[in-house]
Amino acid sequence: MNLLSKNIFKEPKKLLIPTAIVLGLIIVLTTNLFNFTGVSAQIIPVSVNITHLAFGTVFPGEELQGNFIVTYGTTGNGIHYKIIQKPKPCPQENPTCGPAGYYRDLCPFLKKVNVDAGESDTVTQAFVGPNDLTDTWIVYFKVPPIMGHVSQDYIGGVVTDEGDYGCDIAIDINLEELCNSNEELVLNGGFESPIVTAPQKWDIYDSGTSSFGWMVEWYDGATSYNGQTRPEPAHLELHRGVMGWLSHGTSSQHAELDTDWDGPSGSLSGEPASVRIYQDIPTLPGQTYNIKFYFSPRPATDATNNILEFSWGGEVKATTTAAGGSNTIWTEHSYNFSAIATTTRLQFTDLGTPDSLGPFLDDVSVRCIP
Ligand SMILES: [Ca+2]
Ligand SMILES: [Ca+2]
Repeated sequence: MNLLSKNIFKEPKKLLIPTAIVLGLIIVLTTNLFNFTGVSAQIIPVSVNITHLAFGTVFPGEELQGNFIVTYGTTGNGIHYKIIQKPKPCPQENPTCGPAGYYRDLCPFLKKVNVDAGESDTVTQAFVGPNDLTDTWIVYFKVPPIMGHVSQDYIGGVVTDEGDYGCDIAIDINLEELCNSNEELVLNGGFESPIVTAPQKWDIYDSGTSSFGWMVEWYDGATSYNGQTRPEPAHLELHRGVMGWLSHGTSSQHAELDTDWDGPSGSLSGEPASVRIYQDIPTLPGQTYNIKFYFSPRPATDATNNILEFSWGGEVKATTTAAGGSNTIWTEHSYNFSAIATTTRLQFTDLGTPDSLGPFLDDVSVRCIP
């Protein structure tokens, strides 16, 4: 190994390693990058180009380096991050790789430096964003000597024995920085798209229609009616001033959750067309969200035909009902619930009589609360 002599030559006053010991020393470095602590890439705006830095067998005095690149991969304002280190757990196949289930600690011997010109990123305060898409980090590793085989005033520190050493390097992101109360997380929560153009002022749209945002499934009810088979995919019905009925606020359209099988020009009437509609909202585990929506009973229908169930993350949170009046009667429903996963399903279901007349819904909103 002439690396040894090279390093001794470089720093002759700091490193005193008897040749005999060097030959017997094995330090294996496996550095595991990017531990997201269970948060998926879907909402994490950065990625790292590699998952391992493995230096293999190294010898005291060697100076090695690897690198990794942090890339910003989404739209938005950018994100601050830190680079943190923590003890590396032993792999499952070798649970006794070091004391107490962890590798011998390599972390104190690693130094991370951002090498991008003109940037001031440090391990405790770094940033990537739309105008600074990547950060390149060099990991410097100066292999420490073993205690007893080196002068004790060795500047870089010593290790007590040979064996496998490891360290986990992780990108630490403050999730609260991603929690932006100005960002509406529901797509088309006001049901203003697509614009209804049918002269009847209502129409039906397939689940998954482009720009629609909502997924739609038939709920309850028979799959055939008056000799017709229930269509798939399910439809959501949008209203735009049917009978002069007002949508919420100043908006022009809203949804009816007991919809229709064959549209305004169809022949069916009273078919069982209750639906559940949902969106899978990207959420930050542990953060609290405000969920708001507006409900109105369909005018001139009784309460048993206007029952709206709201669920969040697969749990029913509220069921709302009211009897219809002469026009719409919009009421606000607002709740704060936390997320426990990176995706949370927001869902509304018509629990009224399945007969193509049912509850109205408008201006659905989900926002993170910082
Ligand atoms: Ca609307
Ligand atoms: Ca109904």
